Amino acid sequence: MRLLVTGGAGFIGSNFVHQTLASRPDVEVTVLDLFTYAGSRSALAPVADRISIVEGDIADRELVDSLVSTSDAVVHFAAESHNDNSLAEPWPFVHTNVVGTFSLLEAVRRHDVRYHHISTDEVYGDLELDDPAKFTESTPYNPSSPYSSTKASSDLLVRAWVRSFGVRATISNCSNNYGPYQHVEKFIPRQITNLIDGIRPRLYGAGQNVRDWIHVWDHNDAVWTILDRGEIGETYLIGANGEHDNRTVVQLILQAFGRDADDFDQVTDRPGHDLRYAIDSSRLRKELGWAPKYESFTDGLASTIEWYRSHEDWWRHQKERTEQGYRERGEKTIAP
Ligand code: NAD
Ligand code: TDX
Repeated sequence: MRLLVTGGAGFIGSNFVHQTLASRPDVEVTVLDLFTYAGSRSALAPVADRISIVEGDIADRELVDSLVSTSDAVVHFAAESHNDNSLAEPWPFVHTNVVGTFSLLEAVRRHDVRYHHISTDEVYGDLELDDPAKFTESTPYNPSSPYSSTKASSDLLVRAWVRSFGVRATISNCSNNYGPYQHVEKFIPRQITNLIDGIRPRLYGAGQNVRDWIHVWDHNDAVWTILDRGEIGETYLIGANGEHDNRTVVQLILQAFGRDADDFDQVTDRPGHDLRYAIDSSRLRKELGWAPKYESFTDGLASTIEWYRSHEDWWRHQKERTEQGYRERGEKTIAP
């Protein structure tokens, strides 16, 4: 199988490439990635001699057409992925997430190539803290941020291309991922690398917001399950029952570093900050037989902390620029 992986130099995509090469000797991988600030050549360095890497934009329709024409399937991870960036500068999100997805859909339509679309639970908006409900495949779309609205737009394009043109596509909407190779702008790696650098963790607002955490390797196993056995035209939610509020996550990280539970700063909250995400993944479990392997968030967190401790060469060059960006956007301590 000749597999085109867009965004294969990013966090989830690079883990997907590593996992695929380790478990699927019959798959030939080509990565298409623009190598934005979030794309990492060193994340792919251990496997660089076993894959093809093309540097380019998914919105470049000629390039995409030629790569898709020689592929049997496409897994589309490439995106602008950080909510805070989308609030500061939305255009790259519209360009990559909407126009880029359009360009891929036109190519898979023309060449009748199997397509899997990677999306997020954020397309459903947020839930109240005390709401017993979780998101399901039939929850109405209600995105809040420029990031989540462009991801929702891309999902809707996929659905329309399936219905109108018979494109052979599936969609997955996953909850918050953690694990190796995640950029230090994101919540968990930011706090781990802060503590390595002797900086107090930084919690947006009071930290009561809840995210539903899943290890990136479990996400990618689910993607392969859908590629192998998913029904064309269908959507599957991916989650591992990992709901924790942000304050608890910070305190678990502090504990792992032997620090006091209140040793963090509260900083300016994110505008429009979604309160809670929660995924009901029973469809994927019942119909396709998937289950997460990382049952314990605390174990997964411990191995992720260990990974950042032992891979400082991977993240060090991102750190100061990322923190500078947060400062320039006006992040301020509101409570010690
Ligand atoms: P990431 O930001 O770490 O990686 C994105 C990759 O896409 C980078 O390598 C970047 O260089 C590349 N890219 C950006 N614009 C491009 C363009 N125009 N053309 C080609 N490549 C481009 O993101 P991630 O966290 O790995 O997320 C991957 C996918 O998973 C995204 O579609 C995201 O919406 C989705 N997702 C992420 C999470 C999460 O918790 N991180 C959860 C659910 C879904
Ligand atoms: O320093 C921080 N302090 C803090 O309290 C940062 C960076 C974040 N937060 C909060 C905001 C969120 O409630 O932590 C939570 C997680 O934040 P992010 O890592 O920015 O993730 P989130 O906004 O939830 O979105 C993530 O999950 C869904 C990914 O970035 C998206 O790509 C994915 O679709």
